[in-house]
Amino acid sequence: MKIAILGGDGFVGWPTCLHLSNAGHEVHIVDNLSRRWIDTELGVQSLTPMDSIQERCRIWKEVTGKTLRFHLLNLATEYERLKQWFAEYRPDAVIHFAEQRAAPYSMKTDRHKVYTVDNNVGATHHVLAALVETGIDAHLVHLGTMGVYGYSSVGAPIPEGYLDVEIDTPDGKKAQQILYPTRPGSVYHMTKSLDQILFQFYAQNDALRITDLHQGIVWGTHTDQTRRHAQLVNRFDYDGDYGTVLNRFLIQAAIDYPLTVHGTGGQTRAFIHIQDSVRCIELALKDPPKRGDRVRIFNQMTETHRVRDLAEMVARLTGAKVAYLPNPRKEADENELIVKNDQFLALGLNPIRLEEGLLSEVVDVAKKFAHRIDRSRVPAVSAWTKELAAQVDRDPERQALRPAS
Ligand code: USQ
Repeated sequence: MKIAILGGDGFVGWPTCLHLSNAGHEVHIVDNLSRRWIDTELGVQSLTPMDSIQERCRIWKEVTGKTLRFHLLNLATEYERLKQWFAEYRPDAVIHFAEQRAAPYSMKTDRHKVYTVDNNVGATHHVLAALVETGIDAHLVHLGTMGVYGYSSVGAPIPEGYLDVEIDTPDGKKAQQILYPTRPGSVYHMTKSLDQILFQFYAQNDALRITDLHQGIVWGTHTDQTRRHAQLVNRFDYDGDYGTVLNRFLIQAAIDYPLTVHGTGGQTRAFIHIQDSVRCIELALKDPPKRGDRVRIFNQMTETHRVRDLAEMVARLTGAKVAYLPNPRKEADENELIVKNDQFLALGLNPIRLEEGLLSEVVDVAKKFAHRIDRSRVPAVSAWTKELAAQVDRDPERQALRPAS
């Protein structure tokens, strides 16, 4: 298949490019390298030393003989170029990762909120409109998020995208399936909720074939392909905006930094290893919806955990201390989470469990590159409201100089 991977330079995008190229597909990376610019803006860098996208592609060719083509294009601002690109390359499938993906970054300031909405919703809509205009019947696979469901404890398992409801009509109750009501907890998560409506409309109006993957929090770094050469290594974010919870705990343990649990740590979230994430994308590609079908939605996660249980698990394995900090986010202190993921299991996914993979990740990645960590970038300081900003703990290590008196 000829596959366009939009956002193919990112954390899930890059290993997906390698996985699909390795499987024999013709892979085109379309990316504006915005994630690299954001690193510069924030003054942070990936824990793992990451080469330019051109160099990464060159190494892949050297190692495997396979070609990855890179196209520099901004989906949100260069609509005409995107349309021309589709018309020229006519991909069989389009995988859309090209969105700003960090909730804390999206809540940093009003400018970051505006950027996240403009970039994410603009990019998604441009892709949809351009597919219709160019008449390409490509299967569009989008990386969405579990966060569209919200984290209220309703007690019932979260279904895969659609909720069975009964509606009162003059003729009695009628059964219906509706998109699960969204309850995003950040501007970033809100953009993925808006994406869902765009997909619903274009599937219904133009019979676009769309799969939306509601992914949980990804942990880990390596996949079978990124391991093949030091310069193919995946990025690994640890800073307070882009670092996700488990990866942050792993590097914190490696540098003897207290594990930064927000609030009580009673937040329960869904998780998936990066290797399983790329496998799921391949499984979804192999099983496309037909023209005229509604959007196909998968819950792309393999297990759920409470944040404080994760911290305690990492502390047990490594001897790290746990710090319970004021939560910069507006979110439920405690929640239950039961999630259905039957579709991927039925397609043959055999998940990597946290207990199996965790220790080797600590040793292999976090310890190996610990010298690259800037401790001052570890605290999470982007707050959801001005009131919460006033309570943020900027110094979990208690190392700041204090007045003597
Ligand atoms: N948390 C801590 N300490 C930390 C960092 C986070 O206690 O040092 C807590 C947060 O308050 C939150 C939970 O851990 O309750 C998860 O935070 P996160 O940063 O790991 O994940 P999140 O912001 O939800 O976003 C990440 C990805 C996003 C993806 C999402 C999937 O950045 O792209 O969509 O996970 S999900 O969480 O299922 O919505």
